[in-house]
Amino acid sequence: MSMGLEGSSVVRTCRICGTDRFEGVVSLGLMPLANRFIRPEQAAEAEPRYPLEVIRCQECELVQLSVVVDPEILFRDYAYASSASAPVIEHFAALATDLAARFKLRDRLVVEIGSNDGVLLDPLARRGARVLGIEPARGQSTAANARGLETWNEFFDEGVARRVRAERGRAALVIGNNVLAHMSDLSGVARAVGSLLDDDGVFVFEVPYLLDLLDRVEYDTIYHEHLSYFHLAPLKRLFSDAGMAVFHVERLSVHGGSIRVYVGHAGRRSASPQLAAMSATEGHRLLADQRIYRSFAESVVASRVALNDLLADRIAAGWRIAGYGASAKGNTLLNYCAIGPDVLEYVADTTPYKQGLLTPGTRIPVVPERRSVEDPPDALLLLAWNYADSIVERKRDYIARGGRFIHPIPLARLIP
Ligand code: JHZ
Repeated sequence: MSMGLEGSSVVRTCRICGTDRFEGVVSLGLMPLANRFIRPEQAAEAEPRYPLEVIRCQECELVQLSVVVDPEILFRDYAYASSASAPVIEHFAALATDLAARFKLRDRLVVEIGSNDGVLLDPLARRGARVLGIEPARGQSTAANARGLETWNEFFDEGVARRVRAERGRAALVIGNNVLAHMSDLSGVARAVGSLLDDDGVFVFEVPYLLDLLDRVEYDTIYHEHLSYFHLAPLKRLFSDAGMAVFHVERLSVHGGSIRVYVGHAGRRSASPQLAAMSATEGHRLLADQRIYRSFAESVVASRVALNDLLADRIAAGWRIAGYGASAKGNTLLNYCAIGPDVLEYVADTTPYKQGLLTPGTRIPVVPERRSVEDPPDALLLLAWNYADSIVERKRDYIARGGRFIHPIPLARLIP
């Protein structure tokens, strides 16, 4: 890597295979940081913007960003709290049940990387596991410790893995959900996880799935926190280079389509049929071919045009419109489509930290969720479309009174 804008560096070599042969996929321009909400008194100040450009490694196929922003800037004071989204609590409660049934966890060490406010540590601890969280975000790790879920306020790396081993021993399970995409030194992380796992230990992680991103034109999930956009082929290579092997994978609907990947020490477990099936699908879908990425880049532009057209048409018809869910992806969408306070009166959100702040780049006020009940607009732009079913279901009264949702991707449409 070499120096980029202050606080960032330019990617010169692939973080999995080390080659310097890249192809361009899509550029979304200069963007502010998606979780850097702005205090109202700073509304007039310029904020840092960094290039948001996706490239693809021609050797191992990893799709990745061309620029890495310093993780201290991105994650120490972090706006995203897992427990603010009810579907996330349910998702991880179900995962804890599943893991406890699959592996013997009682009294065994389970380490979670990027454990946020303890949303998964909690149900795992209730099942008798000895849990330890590693979480760089100050507020979230404090919240987890306050709930009695031991969490070290650290970035996970080989040094932290060594300390965990020295103080607690090896782990039966290491978990990393929605965190691998945030980590620049993937080889170091793979080695660190390998050194921490017991002989029969398993690393389980969830990441958004590249194929879903491409198929559903989920371009808004591209932001500076997400350094990598994974599919199986580069992941298999990453772990085999670290003496481990992916042995099972599942597709999940969470976050617009994710995969849950299971990794063990090399030669310990046999590969599942699902793993071979997914590799075959990636082959059929030509993920190694540049054409699918070219067509994605065209669809991104078409998606922006469709959303801007729909919004302009409804505003011309006199509708009041607001946003729902001040998500990180929402901030990519708002900035890329140049949607500001002239279009959205407010963005309603359940996260206390975000309320009272302004959206990065676009300066729309984030307000408590109840505002969308007490002062309902004609339409709510679903900036957290990944929870569309659950949100639409919960806001039945709003719809019964004539309220509509705008689902922004792949092509904007009204619900109902
Ligand atoms: P949500 C996060 O992205 C952050 P974001 C992170 N970078 C990551 O990797 C991905 O997830 C996978 C609110 N909300 O989950 C809560 C309501 O207001 O789509 C959140 O602020 N009402 C770690 O930020 C936001 O919406 C509701 O009913 O794009 C949703 O954010 C619900 C369900 C949520 O993730």
